[in-house]
Amino acid sequence: MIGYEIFVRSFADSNDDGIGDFKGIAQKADYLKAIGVDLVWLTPHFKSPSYHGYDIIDYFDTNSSFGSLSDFKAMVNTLHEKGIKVVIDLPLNHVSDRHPWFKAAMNGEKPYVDYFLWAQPHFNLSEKRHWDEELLWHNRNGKWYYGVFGGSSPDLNYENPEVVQKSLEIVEFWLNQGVDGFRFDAAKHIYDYDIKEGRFRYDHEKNVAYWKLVMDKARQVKGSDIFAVTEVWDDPEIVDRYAKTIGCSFNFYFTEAIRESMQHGAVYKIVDCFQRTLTKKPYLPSNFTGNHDMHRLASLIQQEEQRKVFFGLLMTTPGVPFIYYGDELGMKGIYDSTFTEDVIEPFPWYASLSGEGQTFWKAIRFNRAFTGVSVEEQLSREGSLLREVIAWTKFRKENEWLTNAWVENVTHNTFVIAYTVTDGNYGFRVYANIAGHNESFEGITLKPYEVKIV
Ligand code: ACG
Repeated sequence: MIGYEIFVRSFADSNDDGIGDFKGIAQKADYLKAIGVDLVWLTPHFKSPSYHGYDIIDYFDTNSSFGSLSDFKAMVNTLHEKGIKVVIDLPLNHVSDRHPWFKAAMNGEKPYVDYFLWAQPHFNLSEKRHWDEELLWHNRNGKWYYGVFGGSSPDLNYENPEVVQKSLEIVEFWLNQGVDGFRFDAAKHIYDYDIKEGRFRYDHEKNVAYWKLVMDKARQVKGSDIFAVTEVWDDPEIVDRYAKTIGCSFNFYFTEAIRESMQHGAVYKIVDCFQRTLTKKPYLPSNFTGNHDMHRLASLIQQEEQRKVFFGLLMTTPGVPFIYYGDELGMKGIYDSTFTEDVIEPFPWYASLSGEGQTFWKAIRFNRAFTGVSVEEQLSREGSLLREVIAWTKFRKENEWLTNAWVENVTHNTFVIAYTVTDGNYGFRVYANIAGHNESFEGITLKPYEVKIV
């Protein structure tokens, strides 16, 4: 199985308003198929006031710029007919400040007041997020509420069983619309504030117990076929705890380790990553090229040949690999938490950036016309990144056993990492040279940036 993250607004437009939509995605199903994708993760498609959609106003309705609920279902059907599963992004930790629940809570209406977290005298209201300078508490009309992702996204109060119940109804609703599963957004944040102590603290145990409830519900509705992947951006040992319950988790360390190793020109981080995250595990790791919260791969790893090595590592390692839309073309973008539009630019279908399906909802800074980064240009050039990606995904399809495999016997020198991948029945050894010169290791000779399977 090969996954693909689609930022819905930027992917494919069916009605010429410049904004990506459900019909657009359905119309491009053949492209997804051609590049070997059989599972798409759609970024939030719910009613929301923002460009990113992670702050939801109505969990039971779609963003009208993307289409109606029936357009959504038609898209799911089309993708299913092509053998592509659909996984939706589910931000359950918080809602939009324009959600009727929050509006009612601000008006003091029961039961909604208890849907949110309000400050108590012993809380430290000037506490900031541990990873940046953003405040956790927000004041509106003299009322202080908790919102780990900012004042426009108040956190829901999962100490309240009614909120837990509502979230299960949302899960059930979307499974009944035909989706195959979820990407659980911000999974470690459901319980991340210690009310007794009045400070930020992840309660991983409680979070995992909550996700177990969600998975039980999902399996009850959909059966064991459900595919769920969690977003826990943290150390591998913490990711492990969530992945065991949910079955699959994004392996952030994989993305970070390969990028870092390539930038520094030595494989040590990759070696550490493979040993910590890809050995035999009771779940599927999801290695990925990047996502909408980080710099684009091509902005960090400038050379196309090096990025081909990234794809080689991605497609020869266990689990469910994910490609961030446009990484197969070499799209660029620098992430900035105050202006994340730069990593979600319109997907370039044509060299000219104009034609059927092309989105154009924002001014383009990084992926301009006629710069070689479009499906049209990449398909027509021999040896392009896209052609290499297609070859790798074809290889992956011929080796479906890789999903349930693991990595053993990792060896290396400065530039070459070697590893055995096996599922107990099948197996091979991979040699990857991240350097721009020839290398010899364990009797195997490698050309610059070569990934060899033995
Ligand atoms: C998800 C979505 C994101 C979305 C939200 C909110 C959550 O993908 O698009 O924002 O719905 C944190 C959260 C993640 C969150 C990201 C953006 N992503 O945990 O759930 O922020 C550290 C922290 C992480 C943190 C990360 C951010 O530990 O928790 O992620 O920094 O950079 C090593 C360490 C690891 C460390 C990293 C990086 O890997 O092990 O701990 O992570 O290094 O230093 C959306 C929009 C936003 C908007 C919001 C409301 O995109 O713009 O503000 O909605």
